[in-house]
Amino acid sequence: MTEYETILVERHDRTALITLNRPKALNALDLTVMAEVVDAATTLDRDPDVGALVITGSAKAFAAGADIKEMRPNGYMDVYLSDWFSAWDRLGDVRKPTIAAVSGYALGGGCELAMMCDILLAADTAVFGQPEIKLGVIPGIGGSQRLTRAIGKAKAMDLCLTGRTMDADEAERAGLVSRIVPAADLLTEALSTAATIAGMSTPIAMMAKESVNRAFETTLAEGVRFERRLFHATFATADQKEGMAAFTEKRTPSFTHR
Ligand code: CO8
Repeated sequence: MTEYETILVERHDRTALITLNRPKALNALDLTVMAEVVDAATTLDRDPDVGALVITGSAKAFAAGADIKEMRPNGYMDVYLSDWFSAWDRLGDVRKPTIAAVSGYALGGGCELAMMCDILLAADTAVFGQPEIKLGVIPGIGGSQRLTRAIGKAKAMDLCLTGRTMDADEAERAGLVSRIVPAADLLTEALSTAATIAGMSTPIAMMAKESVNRAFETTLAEGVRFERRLFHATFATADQKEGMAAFTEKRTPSFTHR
């Protein structure tokens, strides 16, 4: 496996764990972190033996945002011509299910990275926010869009305009977070959730993910039609045959991910 400078990558059976590892900068997302996370995630996404990915940080910080010190000297032409941060979009193109396991700060780009994942598990210590306005910028990795879709205009405006943070309880009440777990159990819970998903048929999990994500891009009627077509397509898989046979025969299914 590739050696990275700012992240750690581990495999656990059919799951993979990407750990952001810039502790001195609270996992601030510089261009190296972006390139490495995107490279690791897209490589794991292509690996037929991987069924789900977990992205996590440290106990103190999932990620305290884009790297302010790296951004600071840039001018408009630098960020425009290099299309600064656009490579993060490739994380959104990952087809296998992704889980963000968030402990501590998930601010700015850190909150945006967590929201790019399919399931967001929060430790009870998690702190979310889009404080870019305090730096004289606005979210640049989808925060104003994904946060608004996740928690609605009222709270998204509140967070983006005041820069205030919200704790795990508020984030769960608002619908940003799938589940809150005690900080000490976060990684175990995230890996166990990933293992549960990876134990399902991977192509079917990919279809489920694609179908849920379609809800953000289309009308209800088109979304339901899209879902129905994918539902029909599941009947072309060996895993649909196995799943229904196993139910009928009262045994655990053994999916072949085909
Ligand atoms: N960038 C760079 N370095 C950082 C960052 C960051 N985002 N966050 C923390 N650090 C560094 C600190 O500078 C410090 O380094 P040093 O020891 O060398 O001074 C070290 O990490 C530890 O941080 P603190 O001493 O500040 O730790 P505290 O526990 O006192 O505070 C906080 C923790 C509250 C998280 C605080 O560090 C903080 O407020 N960080 C910044 C949070 C923030 O504003 N994030 C948003 C950044 S902007 C963004 O993410 C999206 C921009 C999109 C732009 C799009 C352009 C195209």
